[in-house]
This record gives sequence, C-alpha cells and structure tokens, in this order.
Amino acid sequence: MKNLLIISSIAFILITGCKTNSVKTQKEINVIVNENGYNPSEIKIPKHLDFVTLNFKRTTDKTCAREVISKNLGINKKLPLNKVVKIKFDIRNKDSITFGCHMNMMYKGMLIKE
Ligand SMILES: [Cu+2]
Repeated sequence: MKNLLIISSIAFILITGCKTNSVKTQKEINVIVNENGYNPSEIKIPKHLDFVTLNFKRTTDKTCAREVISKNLGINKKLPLNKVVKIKFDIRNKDSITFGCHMNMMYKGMLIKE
C-alpha cells in the first residue's frame, strides 16, 4: 500500500511536471489585421518556445491581407471579417518564420526567436 502511494505520487509529479513544461513551450499572441496589415507584424518570441499560436482578427475590408499564408509551414488560412482565427505555428528548430497575404509583398509578418 505504501509503495502504491509512493508510485502514484511520483506519477503525479511527472504528470504535473509535463504540464508545466507544455505551458512553457507555448504562447498565444493576438494579431489585429487592418489597413496597415498585420499588427504587430514583427513578433518576438523567446528562444525556448516550440509552438506559438497567433490569434488573427481582421477588422476591416479595406485590406488586402485577408488570409495568412506561410508556404514553408503549409499554412493557408482565410481570415473572415471580425472573427478570430487561431493558427498554430511550429517553430521548433527555426530562428524565424514569415507569413503574409497571397501576394506576399504588400503585407508581411514575421516571427523571430530571440
Ligand atoms: Cu495581399
């Protein structure tokens, strides 16, 4: 019985340890999309993060940035007006990632590890 208690408390520590760890490796950032493109367009994230979720919200029709495309990551998502679109970026083994609209010239965004 005592052994079982010890084992279950070790398991508990391991599970909660993993949970804290996964929180540390993820982050959510809000990005507003308007006439000026993605705001912020340059997003700095701590080096130790593995994933970052950007919550995009397009707030105007007067923009060409109506989607988020990142070819390297195979991301291509439409941004409906005034709806939050969550996009998870896998940033493991990457220093930076760029994303943009379909033309990929006018509006650009960048994730930079530092
Ligand atoms: Cu565009």
